[in-house]
Amino acid sequence: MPPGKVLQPVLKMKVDELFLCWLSERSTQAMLRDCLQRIKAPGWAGRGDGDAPGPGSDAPASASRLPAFEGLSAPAVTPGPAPASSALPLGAASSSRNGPHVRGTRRSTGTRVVQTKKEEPLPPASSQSIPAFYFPRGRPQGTVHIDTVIARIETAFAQFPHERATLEDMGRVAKACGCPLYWKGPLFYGAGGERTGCVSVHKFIAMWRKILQNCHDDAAKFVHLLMSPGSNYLVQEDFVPFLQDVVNTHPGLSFLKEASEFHSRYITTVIQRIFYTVNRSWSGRITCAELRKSTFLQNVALLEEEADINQLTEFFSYEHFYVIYCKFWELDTDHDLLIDPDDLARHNDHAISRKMVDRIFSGAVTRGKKVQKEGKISYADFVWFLISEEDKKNPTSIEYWFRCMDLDGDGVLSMYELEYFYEEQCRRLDNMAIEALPFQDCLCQMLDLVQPQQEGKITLHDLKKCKLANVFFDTFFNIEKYLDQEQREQLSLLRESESDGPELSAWEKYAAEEYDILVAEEAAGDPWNDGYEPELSPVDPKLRLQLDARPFLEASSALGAVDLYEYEGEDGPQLL
Ligand SMILES: [Ca+2]
Ligand SMILES: [Ca+2]
Repeated sequence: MPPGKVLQPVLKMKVDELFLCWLSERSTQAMLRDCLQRIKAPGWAGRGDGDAPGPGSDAPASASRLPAFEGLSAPAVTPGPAPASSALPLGAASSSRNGPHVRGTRRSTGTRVVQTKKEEPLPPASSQSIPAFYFPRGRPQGTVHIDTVIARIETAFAQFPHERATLEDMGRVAKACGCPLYWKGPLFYGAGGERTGCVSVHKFIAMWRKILQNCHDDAAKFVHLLMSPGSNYLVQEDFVPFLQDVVNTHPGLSFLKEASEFHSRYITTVIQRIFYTVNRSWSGRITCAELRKSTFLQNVALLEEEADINQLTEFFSYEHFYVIYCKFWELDTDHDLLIDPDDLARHNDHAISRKMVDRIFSGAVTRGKKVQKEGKISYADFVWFLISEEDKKNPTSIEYWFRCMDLDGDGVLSMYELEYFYEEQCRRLDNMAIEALPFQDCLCQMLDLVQPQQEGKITLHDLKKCKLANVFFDTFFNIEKYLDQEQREQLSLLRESESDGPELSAWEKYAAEEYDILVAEEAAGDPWNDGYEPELSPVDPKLRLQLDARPFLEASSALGAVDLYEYEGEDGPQLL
């Protein structure tokens, strides 16, 4: 397929939009402001930080400017000292500019690592050890010698027959490596374990030594373990073996063990949630920098500590999966795992306008080729839709709906685009014998709410800033939520939006409520439950209900069918 065909509208507009999106991120702005201030400040070139070159330094001004860009994913484009060669995207923390001997792994983006090739006296522990290259979550800090780690790994392997570890043994190896337990799958597959079913001590140590030498933080290591050779990012299928191991071994999913046909559904859901949250660039490729900025690895580490997987609401919750899947199942009446615009329109009792449903199928926010070919979206697409629909405040959701509303793809919502969507809302209100606000009045309200920087043009940045993006979006395409909002005062909406902090997100609230409803429906003998008597088992009745539900009995395909997006221009094998 020729480039530019899949994503609508045209590529340039997308690029502009992504640029705007990047530009509107708070961290970007903070960085730019910081740069500007330092440029303005007298004598800015020498200013700055503990690691600054000494008075005798003749480091060029550009070098001291470089560190401000740490955290961006493309350090290679900046001028300055030649990067040490490394295939790994060490975009942030442990700057690849520093050469192999100095591995500062401080994470703070404010840390300015200035070139150190002048052999200035450094604190001890530069070349012989690697400061804090793992133990990301509060283990004793300090330097760990590679050989010490290798010795620990050798000891672990000595317990296994012929010093070969199977996947079951990898938990102990992961611990010897100092990694969270659920890195065991990636460690096993990263060392080529899937080919022979086991990993020899030599092979493993060669692999891990290389990683220790090249990857200086958890994000880099994790990407290196999962990625396919030659790339430096993660695509969706890279997560499958890791998640399959979680499904097979996490105590909170043990009830799923026998129901292998649902493994792929759960895995699909988790992968979509990972990309939804972590892949902020919408590229379909998770880089080290994106992984590092996210909370994903903390969640992976929590898998070890939290036996109740439903507590991990960001990615792994089974209950969340259950809700999404059941919602899809209701719409997908013929159960071919695809839905068309008519199916989606039935979501939530036709709450979403037809114009918006059609936009979702336009390719603005989906990537599956089915959308283009057959006018259908997959379960993976539905995961994105449902989370965006129920939580219109998270950044991906705002981008999702912004893309849908930006009909001409010019990166702003103009008045004619708002009117296009509002027209249908008016018509529907009319049908319900409710008097709709004239467009001009509605527009005034919305402009008042969003307060765009430029008159008459609403940008992604404006919406992200305004804190009531949900009200804005629902006004234009969700009749039910719009009416619901109308009944509440704006003040109370604001109060809600301000008390966000540690509170549950709109998505988490929705998922919890819906889960309870679904369970109650099951318990009340929903027609779904006909004729199937599950074996009584020691599992929590709730869990039994989960297995009991019809979607889970009728799902046909097994593991191979993990439903993943295809990305244009991707070289690797494409699933489904
Ligand atoms: Ca269908
Ligand atoms: Ca536009």
